Amino acid sequence: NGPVLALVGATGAVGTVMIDIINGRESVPWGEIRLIASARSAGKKITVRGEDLTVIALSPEAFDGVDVAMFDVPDEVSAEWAPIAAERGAVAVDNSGAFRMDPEVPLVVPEVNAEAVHNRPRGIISNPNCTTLSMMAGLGALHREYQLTELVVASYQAVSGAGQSGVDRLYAEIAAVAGKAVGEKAGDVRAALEAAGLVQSESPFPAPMAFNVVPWAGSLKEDGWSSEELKVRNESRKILGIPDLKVSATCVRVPVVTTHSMAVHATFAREVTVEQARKLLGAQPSIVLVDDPANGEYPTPAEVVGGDPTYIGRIRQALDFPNTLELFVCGDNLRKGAALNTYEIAEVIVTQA
Ligand code: 11C
Repeated sequence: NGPVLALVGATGAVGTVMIDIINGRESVPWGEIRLIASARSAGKKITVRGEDLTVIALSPEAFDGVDVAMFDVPDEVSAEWAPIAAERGAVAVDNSGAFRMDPEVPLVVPEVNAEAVHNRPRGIISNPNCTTLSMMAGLGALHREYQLTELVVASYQAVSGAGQSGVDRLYAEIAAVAGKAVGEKAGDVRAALEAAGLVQSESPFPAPMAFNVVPWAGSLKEDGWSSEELKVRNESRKILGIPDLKVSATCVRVPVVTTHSMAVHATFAREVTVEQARKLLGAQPSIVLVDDPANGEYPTPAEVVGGDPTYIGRIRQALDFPNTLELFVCGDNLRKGAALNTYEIAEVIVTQA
């Protein structure tokens, strides 16, 4: 009794956060929760809501009787298996990039476009990229009132966005450089890493991450854009329902373990004051306003990590741009940025059917 929820990629970094989220809920609408992973992880036991569940191997039969299947697996695995889950009768909620821009697949942030879950001709719903997602609750609320016309974003992205190997690499690099002044130039991180035997070509990042910032995330696309920057543009347009929204993004990786931050420059068709924006954003259930610079209060990843809401601060009227606000946004990239939003979509499917 109650619908059946499957979690594909149950043993991965985001899958583990999904299980934490399910375990932390006061109540859940599910009659059965099924954990699915690669054959390598099958047989593993994980406690979900007080019950020891055995992880089963990914197969077409694993989706029999499933109502909603959340996928947190690489793009190519989703591309192959989400349609199989849908054929077997499940709604697939996919956190990969495989289907996000498919016109027959809704891209959903429940605070912004929950109703889109009901229009899913392929039986698949996509969860946005964590960088885009972290801004959407705030920009969606502002857009409803003031009509967003232009968006310029610089991201400060955590290494966990690149998976566990990104986190392991940052810790290894910090251990190698901590407390050392290596080389002739202060901050010569490369020399310290080389001395510790940490080879750049073995890193998931294109440059040292310790004591550094790297203006790159994702893969190379046309004209020097990164895939991450194009995702911010295309996905923001689709979620907000503004196909001609002017967007320009620069995505940067910083030595933060978890929580993406964004400096957002947002222009609106209607006049908006800082006070109006503060009031509106502060009233959203999934947003925490931290905006009192006189008392040193603004969001930083150190406070935000592990939390569900989006944190917004540093709201200013741009001095030289009319109807334009500057905002600083922080969101835990593994929670709202990935697992939480995917789970929220799954709940919307069965509770608002
Ligand atoms: C990063 N945002 O921080 C990426 C990770 O499209 O789901 C997520 C990639 C995606 O590297």
